[in-house]
Amino acid sequence: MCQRFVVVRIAHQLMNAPRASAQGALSPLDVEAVRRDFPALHQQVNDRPLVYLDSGASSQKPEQVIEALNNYERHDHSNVHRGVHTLSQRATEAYEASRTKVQQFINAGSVKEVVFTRGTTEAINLVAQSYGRANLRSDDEVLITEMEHHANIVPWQLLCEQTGAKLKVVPFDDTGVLEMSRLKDQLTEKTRIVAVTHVSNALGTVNPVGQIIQLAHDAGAVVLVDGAQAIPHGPVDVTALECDFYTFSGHKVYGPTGIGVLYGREFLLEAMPPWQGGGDMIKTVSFDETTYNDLPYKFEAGTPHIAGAIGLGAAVDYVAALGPDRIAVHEHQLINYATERANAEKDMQIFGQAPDKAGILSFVLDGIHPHDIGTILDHEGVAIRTGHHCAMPVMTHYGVSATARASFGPYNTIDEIDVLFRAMEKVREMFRQ
Ligand code: 7TS
Repeated sequence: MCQRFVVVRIAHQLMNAPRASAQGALSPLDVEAVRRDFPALHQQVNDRPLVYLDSGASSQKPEQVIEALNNYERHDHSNVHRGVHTLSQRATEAYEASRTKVQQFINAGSVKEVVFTRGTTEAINLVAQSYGRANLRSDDEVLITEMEHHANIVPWQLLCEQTGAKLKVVPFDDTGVLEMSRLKDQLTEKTRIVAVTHVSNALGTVNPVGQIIQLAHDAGAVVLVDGAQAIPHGPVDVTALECDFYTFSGHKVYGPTGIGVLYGREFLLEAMPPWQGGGDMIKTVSFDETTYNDLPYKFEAGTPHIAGAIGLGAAVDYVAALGPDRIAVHEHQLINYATERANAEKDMQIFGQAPDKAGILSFVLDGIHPHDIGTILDHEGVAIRTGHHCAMPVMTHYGVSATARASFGPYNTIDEIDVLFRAMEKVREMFRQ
């Protein structure tokens, strides 16, 4: 049952390979200093030091983010874009400053291209319901992949039900690599939208999104890239990628929950109808006619998650200061080490053996249910995720109902991976007596 993992390349192409600085090679991440920034890491769980290996589900927050949230809630809270009073102005300035930080972080052309949403899920639904419903007809096709998170499947299924368009799915091979030849075959003049994950949350695969974008554009389709798992793991430049839409969530990039980003090219967002109606997304309202606000506010109906956006701004500042390139190198060292260790275990099967992988190790132990692995590991203070990871088609591909998944962040260490593997010995002892 044991599958062997091929060597994971340290630098992967489309998350922009780590660049050497002008001075030479990248200096490594000071992981101990990073760890000191994250208060939640310094606690005992079940009388053991916490080993947090579930950043793929939700990452922890550094002091800098917690402090930004605290400061905003204590001193500056008010509604945005509404008041002439000082607190409203402060809240508005901080909210908009975060938009600028995000714009710079992903290298978007303009703040008009940065729409705050509740997260990746809402951002994809926004594009499906606004762009999709305005542009798709019954003969058209939407192309996704077999390795998508449900958030990048179900919104397109809904859209196809609503418009009569057809959903097509590009498969991946057993190593977890997208079958590009199938993608090329399935991409036709009928394809209107290609929606693809940058990094698979269930396999760790880094997809060649730059190449996919070029192919899709040549076929006349627009591309949405689900960046939920890519943004925390390395540099992303939406302008260099030339993607049409890029989505991510704050809580996976060391920021708060309930906030995320839809990046969209200005001319596309400009032409799209609003999705939700309400306050802030309008210029004028009468019973005869409503006119809509400028970008990006046209897509931000109602009072937004102001604190969340401010926390996200602090989070991207934090990641930018650490250096996304360095984070990528560090996480590749962790995944390489974890993979080597996993390959030495005869009863361990790894899901996802792509040459380009982010810091995600999905696995099962022969004859032991992943939930049991997760429960025993928790007794040992080790937090991992178990289940289908909201990627049921990936589970179906391998004929399993669930996997165990360790996912890494800049605060994880080689020692913690050793703790994970020691704790798995306990799992074996418990279940193979
Ligand atoms: N896309 C990908 C690739 C994801 O990994 C996730 C969340 C989402 C979309 C949805 O993000 P949300 O913030 O809108 O919920 N992935 C996971 C996970 O792997 N474990 O828990 C959530």
